[in-house]
Amino acid sequence: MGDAALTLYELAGADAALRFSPHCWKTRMALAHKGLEAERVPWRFAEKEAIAFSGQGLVPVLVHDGESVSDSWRIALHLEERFPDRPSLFGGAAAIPLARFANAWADTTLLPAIVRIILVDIFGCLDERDLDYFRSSREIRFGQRLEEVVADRPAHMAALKQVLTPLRRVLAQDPFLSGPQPAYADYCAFGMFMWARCTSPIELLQPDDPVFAWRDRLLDAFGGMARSAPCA
Ligand SMILES: N[C@@H](CCC(=O)N[C@@H](CS)C(=O)NCC(=O)O)C(=O)O
Repeated sequence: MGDAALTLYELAGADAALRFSPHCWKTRMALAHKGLEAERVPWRFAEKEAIAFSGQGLVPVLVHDGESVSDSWRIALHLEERFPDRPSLFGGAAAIPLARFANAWADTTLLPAIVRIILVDIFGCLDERDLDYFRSSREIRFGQRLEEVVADRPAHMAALKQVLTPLRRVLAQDPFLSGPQPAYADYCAFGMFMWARCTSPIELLQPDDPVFAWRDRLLDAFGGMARSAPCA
C-alpha cells in the first residue's frame, strides 16, 4: 500500500506550477489527509486528448495502479475504499451523505458566488492555448462578457458573505466542519478558497470572520502544503 502508484492530472496555468482548480484542490487535500503522494501532472483545457483515457474531459483524474478515476467526489470515495487503514476522509460510512451535501453546497452555491469575483483573474492566469476556449465557453455559460460578470464587485462580495452564513455558523463553534479535525467536507469548501487564492489578489474574507481563521488552519494543515502552493 505504501508504494501505490498514483498520478493526478491537475489543471495548470501559464506557469505549470500554478495549480488552481477547486476540484483538484479537494483531491490534493484528500491525498494529504490519507498520507499519500501522487505524481502531479499539469494539464491545460487544450489537452483533452491527454485525459481521453478517462472517458471524459474534466480534471481531476487520478490514475491508481493503472485504474483511472475521474470526478473529485468519486476520487474521494475511491481513496476511502482503497486506503481504509489510513485516516478516514469521512469519519465512517454514516457520515458520507453529509460530506456529499458539503460538496454539493460548495459546487452549487459557494463556487458560483466566488466565480463572480475572480473570473477575470482566472482568465489572466491561463496558458495562451486556453484563452480563447475559456473565454468563449464561459461567456456562453454566463451569457455575458467575462468583464461584465465581475463588474459589480461590491454586490458579489456581499452575496458571498451571505452564502457563507451556514459555514460561518458552524465555524463559530467548531474548528472544522468535520469537528476538531478537518476531513473531506472541509476540503470541499476549502478547495474553493484555494482556487481564489491561487488566481486572484482579491481578499474574500474579513479577518474577524470565523471562516478566515478556518481557512488559515487549513492553509497550515499538512505542513503548510496549501499555504506554500504557488499563486499567480
Ligand atoms: N464534478 C467535477 C468537476 C470537475 C471540473 O469541472 N473540472 C474543471 C476544472 S476546475 C475542468 O476540468 N474543466 C474543463 C473544461 O471546462 O473544459 C469534479 O468534482 O471533479
